[in-house]
Amino acid sequence: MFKKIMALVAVGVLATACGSGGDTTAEGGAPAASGGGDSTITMGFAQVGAESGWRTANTKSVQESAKAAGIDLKFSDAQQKQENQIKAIRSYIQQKVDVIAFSPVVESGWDTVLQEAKAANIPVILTDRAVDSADTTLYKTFLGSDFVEEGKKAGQWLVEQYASETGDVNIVELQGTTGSAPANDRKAGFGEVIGADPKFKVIASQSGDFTRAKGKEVMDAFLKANPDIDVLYAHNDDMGLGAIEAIEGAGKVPGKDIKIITVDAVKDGMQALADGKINYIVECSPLLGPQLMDLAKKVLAGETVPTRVVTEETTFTQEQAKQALPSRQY
Ligand code: GYE
Repeated sequence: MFKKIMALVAVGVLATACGSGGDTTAEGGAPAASGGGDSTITMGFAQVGAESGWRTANTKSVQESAKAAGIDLKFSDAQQKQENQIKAIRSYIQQKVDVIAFSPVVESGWDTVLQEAKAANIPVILTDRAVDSADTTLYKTFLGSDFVEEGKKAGQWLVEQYASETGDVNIVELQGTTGSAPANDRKAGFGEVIGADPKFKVIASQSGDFTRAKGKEVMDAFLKANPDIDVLYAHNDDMGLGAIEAIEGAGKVPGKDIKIITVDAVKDGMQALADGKINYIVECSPLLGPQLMDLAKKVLAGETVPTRVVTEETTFTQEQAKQALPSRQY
């Protein structure tokens, strides 16, 4: 709808510029003013799922900001399955939405559907997670965090904490969803920093799919196989929280017997940090909605937008969590 009007406006502007008078007639002969629809932007948003506290906060942010921006939002939840996201995107193409936004569950395998959107002239905005498509003209911009940087921050804290340690530091890692950008990048950034000192040993590393239940299950197995775990690095709070249950179940004290670093800083994570069960959290902001709506409007108005928009984020120690908790939005 919005696109049709923009096209008519463009034709009108051109016509005026060419000195053909005030007759804003489009190619098909329809006058611009009677473009048929209203000027409401329709956005199709293909969400990953509802796997974590982060995701819930992200969904809320997108829905609320669409409403505030007067954007008509069509929302779908892919339950962490790429095939469902592809189906949702195809249905948005069929419905001729003005713009498609999505958070790709994994990095690979998007070229075909993105080419379909491009052929239909529907701009695509990536939010939160990246795709590995070589053709970057398949999307207009990518809004989200720098996950490699997050992994590095987690690693840097560890290096500082164990600066005076001379023996081995045994680390277990709970990775996010296999093949997802945050799992790949948080692992890479962390590995790069701790890799500089051979005393840091990642003795086990497995996916917990970003969920609490899987985090607990995998940590249970880690604990059974490895009697001597010093540190847990979990790619999100939810897996860390599941792991805490496993650690307590094994008769150990989380935050003391096993130091825990997580990523996200959602309320439940921050509470566990303030309670001393987690030792450090790297923040990853889910509040992408307002910037997403802003970018969508700009893209549809034909403005140039930066191809990458990085979210600003911080880190939290236990003391900082106590201070931040009362005003935490998510
Ligand atoms: O860290 C995790 C969620 O893509 C940044 O996805 C997001 C991640 C977030 O499930 O909790």
